[in-house]
Amino acid sequence: MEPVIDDQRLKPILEKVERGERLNFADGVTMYRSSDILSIGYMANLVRERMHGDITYFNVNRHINPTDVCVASCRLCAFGKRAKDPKAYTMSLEEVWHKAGEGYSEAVTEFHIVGGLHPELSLDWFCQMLRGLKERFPQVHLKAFTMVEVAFLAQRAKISIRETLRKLIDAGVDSLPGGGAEIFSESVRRIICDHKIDGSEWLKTAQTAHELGLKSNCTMLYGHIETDEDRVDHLVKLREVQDKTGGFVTFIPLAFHPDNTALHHIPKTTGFLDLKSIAIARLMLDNIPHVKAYWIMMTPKIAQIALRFGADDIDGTVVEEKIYHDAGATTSQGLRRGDLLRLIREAGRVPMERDTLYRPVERTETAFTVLV
Ligand code: V47
Repeated sequence: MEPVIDDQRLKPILEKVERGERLNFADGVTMYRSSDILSIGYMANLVRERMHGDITYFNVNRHINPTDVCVASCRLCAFGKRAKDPKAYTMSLEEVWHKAGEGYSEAVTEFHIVGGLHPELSLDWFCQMLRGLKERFPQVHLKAFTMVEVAFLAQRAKISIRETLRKLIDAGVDSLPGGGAEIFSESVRRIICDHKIDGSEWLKTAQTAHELGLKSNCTMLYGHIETDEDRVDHLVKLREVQDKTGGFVTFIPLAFHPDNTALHHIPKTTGFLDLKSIAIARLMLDNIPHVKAYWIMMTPKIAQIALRFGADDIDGTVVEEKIYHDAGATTSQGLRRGDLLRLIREAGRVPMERDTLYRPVERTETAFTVLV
């Protein structure tokens, strides 16, 4: 049955999607300018079901943020603090290792580790941290350090990014998370995160990681001062790197949370933009296998609906989240495995627990096995 398309500008895009043809920059902008969210969602769902059927992935993970001390002072961020700020914290190695084992009742398969750009913590300190985690939790995948942190550690150690990544891999890094990409437009970056590496350095660091055999995720921060063109340009740039490396596993659109940031005057994103961002990402990023509806950022309610708008992943149990909660997120800090199963099943999808690299996980009460 032919879908009813309200916005006739979407007709040629639908024809391309039905033929499995790549969408171009103008198609992306047309979709962002359209209010016909049901047609955009229909197309994204078509692609999502072509790629994954009803399967919806989740994982049992724990976030660890070893420090919030950060030299960058990005306007978009409520998490980073100056070293002398009385509210700033930096964990000792023992505290990181203790935190890793704390607060969950089910065996986690992934530690997601990111933090501020600390002026004094060295690459060696982080390598020691990784080695200690691997020693204590050998079965847990370490998804650690954004491209921004990798580039900062390289600069501090006065060695290349490639060499830094080699050392991190040797110490136990298994993959990299997708944060810090923000939006690649330089004029926007200058306002929201002017002390961070620029967009081309982020992409180059990702490419180097992929060349060394590491998989990574990628993100886009939207809902601040970027234009529709900036958003589509960001997606196209990720797609170009992916054509070369195939190293991106999952794309996660991240809605800007303004509270407690220097950009607190910007209104929060709407459910409409959140769903459109998931759907347009699914449609534009034809070479990235997974699109994640990060429930912490979208709320479990919108993330659940996103499972019918292009997303095939709802992220994980998380346990303790700081970056979004410092910026005013009202979601809980963690969900239990059973909560994720319910959200997915009620959306009419089939839940599949995965490890970080999307291998199925089977578990008993206290242990898990990754099926390879
Ligand atoms: O790097 C910071 C963004 C990212 C704010 O790879 C903000 O699986 C909104 O990258 N409002 C961290 N966003 C989160 C992240 C992530 C989350 C879940 C899964 C994965 C993955 C990655 O959040 C930061 C930055 O881009 N961010 N401050 C803010 N006020």
